[in-house]
Amino acid sequence: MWMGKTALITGVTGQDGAYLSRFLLERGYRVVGGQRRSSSLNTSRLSCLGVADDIEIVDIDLVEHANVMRTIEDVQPDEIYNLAAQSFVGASYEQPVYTADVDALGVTRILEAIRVINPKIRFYQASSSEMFGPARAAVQDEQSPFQPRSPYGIAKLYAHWITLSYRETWGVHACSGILFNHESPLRGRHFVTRKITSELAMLKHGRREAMTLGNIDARRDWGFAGDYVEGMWRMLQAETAGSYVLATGQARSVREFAQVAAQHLGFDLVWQGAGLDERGVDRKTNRTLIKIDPKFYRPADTHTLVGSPARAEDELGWRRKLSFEDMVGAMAIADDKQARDFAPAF
Ligand code: NDP
Ligand code: GDR
Repeated sequence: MWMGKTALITGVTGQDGAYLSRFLLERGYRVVGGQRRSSSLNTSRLSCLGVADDIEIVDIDLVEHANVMRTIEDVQPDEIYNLAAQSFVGASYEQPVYTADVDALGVTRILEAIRVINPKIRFYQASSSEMFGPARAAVQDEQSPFQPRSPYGIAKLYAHWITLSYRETWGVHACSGILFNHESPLRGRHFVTRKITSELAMLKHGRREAMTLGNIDARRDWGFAGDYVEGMWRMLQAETAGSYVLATGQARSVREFAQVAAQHLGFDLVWQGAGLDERGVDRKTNRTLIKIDPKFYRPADTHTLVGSPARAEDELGWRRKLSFEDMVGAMAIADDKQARDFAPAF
C-alpha cells in the first residue's frame, strides 16, 4: 500500500501539468494525471520532460459530474491540482458557454466531490490574472479589484469565488493561485510567446513566410512555468489556505518579446510603418519577418497586466528563478532545434 502523498492533477497533458508532474515526482509523490479522452494519448509534453511512464493516467472530463466524482473516489488523493481548462482567452469569445462549463462549473464539480468524499483533500485552483481585466492600478495584487472582460476571465472569476466559498463555508484547504502569464518551450503554439518563437524559427529555416500578429502593444508579465508550479505546491503545503499572486512584477510588450526572440534566432528585428501596415523587418537582409493581421485582435483585450508576487514571497518563500531573457532564449533555442531537425516523412 502507498504510504506517501498522492496528487491528482487535472489537465496533466497541458504545459503546467507536465512541469508540475515532474516537480511532484521529484518530491516522492504518487502522481495521477487526469486527461480528457481523445482519439489518441496526448502525453507528448510529459514525454519531453521524461515523466510519461512515471505517472498514472486516468480519464477525467470536468463537464461530467459523475466521472469527476468516481475518479476522485478511486484515486483517493491527498492533493488535487485543478489545471484543466479551456485556457485560450481568444477562443473563449467564440465558445463562451463551453468555457464557462469547464472553467467555472467544472471547478464546482470537483469541490462538491471533495466535500462529499473527503473534505481533507487539499485543493489548488488555477486562477488567472485575466480576472483583473482592464486594471486601474499599475500593479495587481491579492487586494486589487476584479473586472474581467473576456468570457474566460469571467469563468475563472466564478471559479476563484467558489474556491473561496468552499474554503470558508466547508473548511476545505482550497487555494486560489492568481497566476500571471507563464511560458516555456512546452507552451501551446497558439499563445503569443510560443507562436513567435516557433514561427520565427520556421521562418529562419525556410519553412514559412512572414508570420502575423495582432495587438503587439499588449503588455504582459511573463514568467517561466517551471518556477510557477513550485508556487502551486507551496500554497498547498502552507498551514492555512489562501489566495496568492504569482508574477514577476515586470511587464513587456509583445513587440519586446518578439525583439528578444528574434535576436536569439540571429535576426536583427526593426519595426517599420504604423498601425495595420507596421512590419517587423530583419535589418540585415531587409526580409519581412512579422506583419499585422486584424484577425488576431480580440473583441476586447486587456492592454497591460503586471502582478506583485510580494505576498507569495513573504508567506510562502516562493522565488522565481529564470529571467525573462533566459526564458525567451530557452524557447527560441528549443524551437530553432525543432525547425532545423524537421524532416517530413513524405
Ligand atoms: P494548457 O492549455 O496547456 O492545458 C490545459 C489542460 O486542460 C490540457 O491538459 C487540456 O486537455 C485540459 N482540458 C481542457 N478541457 C478539459 C476538460 N473539459 N476536462 C478535462 N481537462 C480539460 O494550459 P496551461 O498548462 O498553460 O495552464 C494550466 C491552467 O492554468 C489552466 O487552467 C489555465 O487556464 C491556467 N492559467 C494558465 C496561465 C499560463 O500563463 N499558462 C496563467 C494563469 C492561469 P487537452 O490536452 O486534451 O487539451
Ligand atoms: P493571454 O495570452 O491572453 O494573456 O492568456 P496570449 O499569449 O494568448 O496573449 C497575450 C497577449 O498577446 C496579444 N497578441 C496575441 N495573442 C495571440 N494568442 N496571438 C497573436 O497573434 C497575438 N498578437 C497579439 C493578445 O491580444 C494578448 O494581449 C494567457 C493564457 O495562458 C490564459 O490561460 C492565462 O490565464 C493568462 O495568460 C494569464
